[in-house]
Amino acid sequence: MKNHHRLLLGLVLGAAAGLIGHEYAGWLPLQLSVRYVLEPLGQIFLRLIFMVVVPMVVSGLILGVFQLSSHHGLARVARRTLLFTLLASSASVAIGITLVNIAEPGVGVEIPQSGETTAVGGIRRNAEQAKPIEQTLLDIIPKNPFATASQALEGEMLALMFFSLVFGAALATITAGKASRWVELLEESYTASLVVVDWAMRLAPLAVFALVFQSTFKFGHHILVSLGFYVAVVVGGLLLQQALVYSALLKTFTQRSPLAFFRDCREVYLYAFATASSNATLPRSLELAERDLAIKPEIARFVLTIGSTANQNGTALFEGITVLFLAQVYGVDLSMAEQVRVVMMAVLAGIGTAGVPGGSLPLIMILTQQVGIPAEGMGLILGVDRFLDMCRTTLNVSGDLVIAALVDQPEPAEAE
Ligand code: DAS
Repeated sequence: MKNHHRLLLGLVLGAAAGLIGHEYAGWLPLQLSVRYVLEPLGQIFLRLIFMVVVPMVVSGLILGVFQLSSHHGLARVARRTLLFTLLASSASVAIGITLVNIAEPGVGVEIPQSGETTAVGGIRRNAEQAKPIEQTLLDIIPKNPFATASQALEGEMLALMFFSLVFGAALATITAGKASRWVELLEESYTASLVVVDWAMRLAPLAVFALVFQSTFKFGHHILVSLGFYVAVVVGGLLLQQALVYSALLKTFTQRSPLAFFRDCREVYLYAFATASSNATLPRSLELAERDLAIKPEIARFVLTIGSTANQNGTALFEGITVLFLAQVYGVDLSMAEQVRVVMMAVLAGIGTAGVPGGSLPLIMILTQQVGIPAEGMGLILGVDRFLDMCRTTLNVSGDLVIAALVDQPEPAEAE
């Protein structure tokens, strides 16, 4: 049985067992087994992934920016790729955040008596501790990146991301495209981090059972209704990004018909949906871009290769929605400053996410943890993550192809 089938089984069995347990919540043996078996099991899985998040985010972001800014021969292409990546990612997160604030899929779930929210690090955070927006923006620039890295899981992830971006750009400046020992080291630490995530994901079906059991045991069937609503909001957001943002970008910056463009891309969409992996879809995207979309090979190769890792609009949208959905479920009231932080982290996380199945899970765990959502909330979304991963990966790949078409367009001055 494939891992995602086992994940789904873990979700169904965990939900069913949790709903039954919810009816006998006062039974002591059940409470003890939840406390001393299921909770530790869920925490072990989550901590295995938390363990590699810092090296993964730092190396992924430095490499992403390094690759975008180190092709001096393609400086214009790199500049336009970075510009359109930030534009498309910001639009996708804005759509996600707006939708989840309007639809409020997580509101109305009864909060357990304690009413407290604790994150994996055991820190208690709530809206009262949220910083004012000007302090939030200032704190993005870390004074000491090593101290920031050690505090990343306790709320300093955005500062660590900012340092990684700046350092990646600086590294590109000094290497000027030449091979760099740094790049080899970063590539290996990034790949090694992915291997650890892959090992942890083997525990996922059992962990999903334990985490989903805890949620349904605690919340009852209401949580499943909210979960269905959450999935609908994510899929709706992805469709809006495709239908509104990508169409508007194609109409504004190219002479292409969006419908004809999307029709030409459908074979790659299906492949991205089936594999839930931008990396696995990249060869198909490259072939289609040159064969059917008539994009210049050097542009397609640069933009699609970089984009498969650094431009993940679907993932950024999904992360924005998920953080706010879980905040609604657990009653974590996010101030505007906190939501701005979530938007910025989601856009940057879209640059550092691996183009593999479940590549964004470590990042989403960090984002939820940064705003004080209990780690068990991951159990809620883990069970439906594979389906949402297939959907968001399709949008990631679609975004890469759209940006390749935009960058392929001569700039207005050149067009004359
Ligand atoms: N599956 C990732 C990709 O291939 C996206 C994600 O995990 O969010 O793009």
